[in-house]
Amino acid sequence: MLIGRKRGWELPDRMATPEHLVLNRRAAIAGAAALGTIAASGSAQAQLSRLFGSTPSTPAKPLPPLTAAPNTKYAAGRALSPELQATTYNNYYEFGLSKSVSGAAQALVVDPWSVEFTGMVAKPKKIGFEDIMKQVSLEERTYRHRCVETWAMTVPWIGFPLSRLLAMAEPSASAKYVVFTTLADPKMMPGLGQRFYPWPYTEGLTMQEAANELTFVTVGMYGKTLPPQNGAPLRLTVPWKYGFKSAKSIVKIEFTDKRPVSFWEALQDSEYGFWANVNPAVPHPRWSQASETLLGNDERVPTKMWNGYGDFVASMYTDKTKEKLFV
Ligand SMILES: Nc1nc2c(c(=O)[nH]1)N[C@H]1C(S)=C(S)[C@@H](COP(=O)(O)O)O[C@H]1N2
Ligand SMILES: [Mo]
Repeated sequence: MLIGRKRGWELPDRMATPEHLVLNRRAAIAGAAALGTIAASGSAQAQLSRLFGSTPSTPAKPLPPLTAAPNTKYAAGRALSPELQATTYNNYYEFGLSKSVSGAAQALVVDPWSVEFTGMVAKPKKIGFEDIMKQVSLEERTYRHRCVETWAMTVPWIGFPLSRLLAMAEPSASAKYVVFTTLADPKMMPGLGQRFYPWPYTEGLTMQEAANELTFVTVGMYGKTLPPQNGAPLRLTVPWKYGFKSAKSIVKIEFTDKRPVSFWEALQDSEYGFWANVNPAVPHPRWSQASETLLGNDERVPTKMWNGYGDFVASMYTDKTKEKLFV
């Protein structure tokens, strides 16, 4: 019986402080203003459920099957998370601040979709999603995912290495960073009404990180096309970094020689830095990072350095002794 017992992986949403509750001054002021609006409007319930999401109200559209041969080089070393949990317990702030945004996210229109390559590239261009798909070969990779809120999952993603997109973009040799921008369409995304967030959601990697063999562009999961709530039609998957680095529903990829300040870092730089590599020994100001709860069961397991991917990534950081690599 499930009565009277919260599952462990639900705790970050229900009891601990989720990622978004960064009460810096700006957010506190804007938050107070928003509450004032809600009180004055007389439809508090409706507004709150729009802001924080609610249990899926819109039935999920059936997702076309998408299969690819598993690449067994990247064994996850633990059981897959249940598909239901991985596709209904999400962080996608554009659709609301709760974990239950899968209903709201059904409003995302992914066709037509294109990705813009800009900044330090041979020639700026836009490529349609279908054109990208024609130029890549898909594989399935089961990766561990670790959110900074200390929940984790293990997912069979389908996609292709980001290096394939880098080749299409033709960045110039002087580019040092890649910046990924998520769609920001207020008509589809009610969370954008939260004005104190620095929309659009952006994230960045060094060119070296972007070219790492693990860095993956995901277009499917569990043998199906990627659901909107998980970042359709294409998202980043960077398994050795905290989950917020893996930007969803990407519309723009920009190359630059200046280190970008991303969405979370702009909001609260003491809590979210550029590197954000997983390290159990470095606590977040609000969470110990020593262990994690696996989605779909109560198991609390130790967190691994680099989320267990040190063999592939640690060498990129040996010379960066002065950097805050784990915030
Ligand atoms: N655009 C966008 N990308 C995002 C987020 C978001 O709110 N908006 N949340 C991030 C965080 S904090 C995590 S943990 C993962 C969650 O991915 P999932 O919902 O597929 O588990 O997406 C990341 N990418
Ligand atoms: Mo996260």
